[in-house]
Amino acid sequence: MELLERLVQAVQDGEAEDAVALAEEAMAAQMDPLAVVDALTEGIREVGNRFERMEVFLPEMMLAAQAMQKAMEPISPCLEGIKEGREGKGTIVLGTVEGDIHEIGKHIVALLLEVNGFAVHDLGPDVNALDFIKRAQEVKADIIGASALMTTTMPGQQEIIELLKDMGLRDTFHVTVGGTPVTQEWAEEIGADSWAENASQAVAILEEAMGERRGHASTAL
Ligand code: B12
Repeated sequence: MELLERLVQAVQDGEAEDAVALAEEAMAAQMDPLAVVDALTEGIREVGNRFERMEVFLPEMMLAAQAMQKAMEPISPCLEGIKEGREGKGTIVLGTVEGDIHEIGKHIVALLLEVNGFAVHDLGPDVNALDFIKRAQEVKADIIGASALMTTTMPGQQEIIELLKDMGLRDTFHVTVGGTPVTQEWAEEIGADSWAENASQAVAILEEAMGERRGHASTAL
């Protein structure tokens, strides 16, 4: 079995120690860290599908999640290695919405944004809509990023946008949304400014959005 396959398998089996060793091996072999993260993402989503089909249960899903988080430890510094010294892209307040404890994907989004020059304030999982806004005001953020991994918690993303409107702050922040069940259609329906399918896409979309924002700011002057 190829190294990458063995790594994905170790994560799916919840074998954290093996996963770390194989991730280290993959990084030593100079594999593309982004490609490795993509493969692991597919792998853990497959565990979710098995969970849905009741082929595995919560403890197995938890072990797989832990193994994925551990495997990210040797990979993260290599992602930082692709940093190209592009600082000051913008400030983002990022969190997973209230009632939702999933945060592996959000961590990856935070990491990739950081290495690409964004200042990231990660509020963690289970964040109340108002807390996203309060923190965004405190740190003078450009962007609010809300992750939701469950169909039942997606309305938390909408709540942030509705609250911003009620507070007269809708145009102050670019609101981006993501998470497995979140789609472009949902983003449009709730009036979000952007949506991204994965972390690399999030970087590209937010870089573009911040470029446009700055463009507007300078023409306004
Ligand atoms: C790992 C996992 C867990 C772990 C979470 C560990 C952790 N600390 O995060 C544990 C075991 C704790 C867990 C718990 C539960 N889980 Co769970 N879990 C998953 C699983 C298998 C993988 C999620 C993941 O980490 N993916 C890998 C990352 C890298 O991908 P990602 O999250 O999609 O993120 C990428 C993109 O979406 C995007 N992105 C993500 N966020 C954002 C944000 C922004 C702003 C942007 C732009 C982009 C973006 O970029 C990321 C990187 O590329 C999914 C299956 C699935 N298909 O998603 C189920 C899944 C999400 N869980 C599910 C369920 C039901 C639960 C539980 C309710 C189970 C239970 N009975 O207790 C609890 C939830 C409790 C709660 N209140 O939140 C269901 C949800 C079903 C639904 N209602 O929609 C799923 C879909 C499994 C299934 N098929 O049934 N879970």
